[in-house]
Amino acid sequence: MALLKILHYPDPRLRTVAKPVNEFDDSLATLVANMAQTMYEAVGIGLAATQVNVHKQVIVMDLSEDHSDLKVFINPVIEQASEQWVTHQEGCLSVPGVFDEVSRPDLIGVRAYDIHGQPFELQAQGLLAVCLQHEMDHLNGKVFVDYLSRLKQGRIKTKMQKAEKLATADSVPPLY
Ligand code: GNR
Ligand code: NI
Repeated sequence: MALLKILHYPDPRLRTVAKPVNEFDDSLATLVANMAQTMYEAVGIGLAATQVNVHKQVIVMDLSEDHSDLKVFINPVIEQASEQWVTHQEGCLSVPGVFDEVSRPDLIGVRAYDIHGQPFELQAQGLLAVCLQHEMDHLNGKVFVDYLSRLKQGRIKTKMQKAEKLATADSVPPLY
């Protein structure tokens, strides 16, 4: 297994639209295993392949406390969404340190494939519904920050660029 590098907002690669998976092979299993390890190591509850610069429709998720409930969604599609929307505080591994409220449909019906290529359907509500919609947005090149005001987006970009600059400076050895 390997840890993958997570892209940070506003990296333009986060805007790439993911392509459907059509081979449920060993390379898919390796990608899923590496994404799960990366998600656990980063202490996230979900990860979309887009975030690790792989532009395929692959999502991993684990809402349990003890890493005991890994869920994998390949080529997910939202079939229905409730008219009722709810607001939830969201965060993102691609936008570390930023948390804000986003409104989304409360209940969704999703169709997807498992890692073996077996289709399944599920109804999601609560955190599962929030997280699935957040991850499916990533596959479509969208980040939760896009739902916030332009003012907040500007502040977040500035904050992220400063943090990135510091991280780069730290990795460069001093000349003297
Ligand atoms: O770890 C994560 N937590 C989270 C909290 C509220 C709403 C969505 C999320 S997903 C996020 C991991 C991530 O960035 N997935 O793309
Ligand atoms: Ni995210």
